Amino acid sequence: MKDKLNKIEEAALQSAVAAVTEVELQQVRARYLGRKGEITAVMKGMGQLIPEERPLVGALANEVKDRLEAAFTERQEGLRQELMQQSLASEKLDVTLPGRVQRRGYKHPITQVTEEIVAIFAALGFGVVEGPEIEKDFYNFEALNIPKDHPARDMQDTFYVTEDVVLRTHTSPVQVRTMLEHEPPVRVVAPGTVYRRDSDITHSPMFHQVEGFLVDRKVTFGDLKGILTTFINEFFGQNVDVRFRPSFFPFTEPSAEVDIQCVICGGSGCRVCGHSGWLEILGSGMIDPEVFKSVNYDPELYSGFAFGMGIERVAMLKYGVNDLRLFFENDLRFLKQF
Ligand code: 2U9
Repeated sequence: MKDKLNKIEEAALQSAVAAVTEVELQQVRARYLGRKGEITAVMKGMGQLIPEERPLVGALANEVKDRLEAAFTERQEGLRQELMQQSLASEKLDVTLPGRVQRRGYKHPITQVTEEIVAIFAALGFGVVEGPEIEKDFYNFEALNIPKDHPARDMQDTFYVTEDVVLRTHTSPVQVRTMLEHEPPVRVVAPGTVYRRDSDITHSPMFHQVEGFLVDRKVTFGDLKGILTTFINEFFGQNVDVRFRPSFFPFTEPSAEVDIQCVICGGSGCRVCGHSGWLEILGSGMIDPEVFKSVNYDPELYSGFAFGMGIERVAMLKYGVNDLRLFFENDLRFLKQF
C-alpha cells in the first residue's frame, strides 16, 4: 500500500509539471484529489485493510494528500506568473496614439441664462445678492405690502412650512433683507429659486427668478425705463421693440409690465404671442412708500424702482422652447442643445 501511494504521488507530480494551462492542472488535481480521484479511492478502501495497518496507511495517505495539495498550488502560481510574463512581453503600448477625449460638462440652460442676465446688470453697476429659500412671512409678504388677506398668501398659492414660514414665492425677500442692511444708494439683483403651488405647461412649482432694485435720491420712472430697455436690448437684441404697460403690484406704485416685440413672429402675430405681436417679459414699478417704511428708508428722501422676471419664461422665448417642463426632466437630448 505504501508503494502504491508513492507511485501515485510520483505520477501526480509528473502530471502537474506536464500541465501547461490552469485548466489542465485542474484536471490533474481532480484525477488525484477529486471525489473519484486515486488518493481518495485509497482512503475509501482502507476499510479492507487489517486493523493494525489502518493508522499507518491513513497517516501516509494524508501526508501524500497534503504534499500534492501544496505542489498543485505552487504549480498554479507558477502558471499564472508565466502567463503574466508572456502577456507583458507580447503587449505593445503605442504611446503616440491620441488619448481618449474627456467630455466636458456644461451648465444647465437655466444657469446659463441666469448668469447672462446677472452679467448684463453687473455691467450696469448692480451688485448680486442671495438669500434663504425658506423664508419668514415678514420678509416674503408683510414687508412687501402684501396684506394678510391677499390671495398670494393663500394655501393654494404658497407652500407653508409653518404658519409663519414659507418657501419663498419670489426673491423679493432677499431685497428686503438687503434694504434692512444697507442705506441707499443701493442697486442689486437677486437671482434664485422660488416656489409656488402651480403646475402646468407654463408653470412649475419650482422655478427661477431674477429680481432687482435701485434706490437713491431722485430716481424716476425714466431711470426704470432706461435700465430695463438697455437690459432687453442687450439680452434679446438691439432692434427689439419694447413697450411699458400699466399694471399693479402691491409693492410698486406706479407699476408697469414690460413687453417685447414677439421674437417668434417679429410682431405680425402668432400663437406664442396670442396674435398680439407682443410678449410679456418683465414686471416693474416704482417701489411703494409703504415698502420703504418697512425697511426704515425715508420715502421723502429716497425713491427707487424694482423689477422681476421668470428665468424659465425668458429662456423659453430666447431659445424657442415650447414646454417649460423640458428644463427639469434632465433629458440630455434636450440639454445638449444649449
Ligand atoms: C422690493 C420691492 C419691490 C420686484 C418686482 C415684479 C415687479 C414682477 C414677476 C415677474 C414674473 C414675478 O416671475 S414672475 O412671476 N415680478 O412682476 N417684481 S416689481 O419688486 C420689488 C422687490 C423687492 C423690496
